[in-house]
Amino acid sequence: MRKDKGKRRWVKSYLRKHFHILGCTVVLSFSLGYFWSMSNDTCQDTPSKIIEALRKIYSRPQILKPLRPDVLVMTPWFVPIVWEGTYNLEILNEQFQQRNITVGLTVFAIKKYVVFLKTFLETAEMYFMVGHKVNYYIFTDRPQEVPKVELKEGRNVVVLQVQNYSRWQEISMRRMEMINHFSQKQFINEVDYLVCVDVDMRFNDLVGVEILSNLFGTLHPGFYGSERRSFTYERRPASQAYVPHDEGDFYYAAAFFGGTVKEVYKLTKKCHEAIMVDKDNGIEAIWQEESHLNKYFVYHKPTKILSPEYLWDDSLGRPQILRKRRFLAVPKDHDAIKNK
Ligand code: 5GW
Ligand code: MN
Repeated sequence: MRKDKGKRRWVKSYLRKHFHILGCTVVLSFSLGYFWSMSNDTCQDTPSKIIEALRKIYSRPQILKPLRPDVLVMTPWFVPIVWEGTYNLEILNEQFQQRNITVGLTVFAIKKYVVFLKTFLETAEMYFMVGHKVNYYIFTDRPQEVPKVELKEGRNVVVLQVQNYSRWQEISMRRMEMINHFSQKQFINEVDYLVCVDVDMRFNDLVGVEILSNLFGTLHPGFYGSERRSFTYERRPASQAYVPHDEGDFYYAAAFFGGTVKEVYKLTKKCHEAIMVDKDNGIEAIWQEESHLNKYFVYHKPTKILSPEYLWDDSLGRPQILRKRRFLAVPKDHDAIKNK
């Protein structure tokens, strides 16, 4: 009896003293298992005994392995970065269909840029928000040159006549003001989300509800792999778009951003106001509205980020990391199109 008790007490005190060693061993074994499972591309290479053991411990063993181990799929502030293979479109489509949402796609076709509309709209009909309601908002100074494109049910073209500006920088920057103006006046009554894009583009693969969130930005195809020090943020403190060298997460593209009408209203208001302050001060940000957008995203973090699958230019090559090229730049003959 006494002997037994003594033994038990010894075991207890041993456990108490060496609890950390046991703990460490357990943590270490799981970490090794984790890294091993990461290092294999498919589960088939992992011995079935380990798989069995993991199944017993975790009800969802797939959480041990990121869906895309080759890319960053989450930001430091825990919002998703959308790549092929990181979402289930079937489930998302069902959720958004139940909410019966309408998506507004804004695009500017000022002066010669109307030539891009046909391909833009035709490919959007094939790939953009398939199965959902869509309003195409076309801002143009040439309404009679907007092509007639056959649209599927639940999809409309809305032409918004706007003035043109003589400087191309102004055409590009004034998009913030115009989107802001129409968000309050019209979009808020007609759509749930806005997607704001360049027109010199074509859809080449599905772009669906997986992109939707309160506020989303897209990684610029030229900088998704770059370090912060290489980002081309505005670096002159005199500009409202100034971002200090030790701030910023990503370099975002002005050619693809969006969110709820309310969030896009707030973003475009802030960017437009900053552009006007710069104008009064006789300064223009290095990449116009893109610099202001990037400044905004430093201090208002997006709730979702799109990978460069959503904004690609084949002149940058075809890296393996891109499983899909969903939205592609259409090469333009600068002399023929610009400033005409
Ligand atoms: C014209 C000359 C130089 C730069 C821009 C323009 C221009 C732009 C124009 O004459 N008309 C026009 O509607 N835009 C809008 O601004 C288009 O929606 C265009 O996609 C967007 C951004 O300009 P891009 O596409 O020429 O800029 P990059 O950086 O894609 O070459
Ligand atoms: Mn463009």
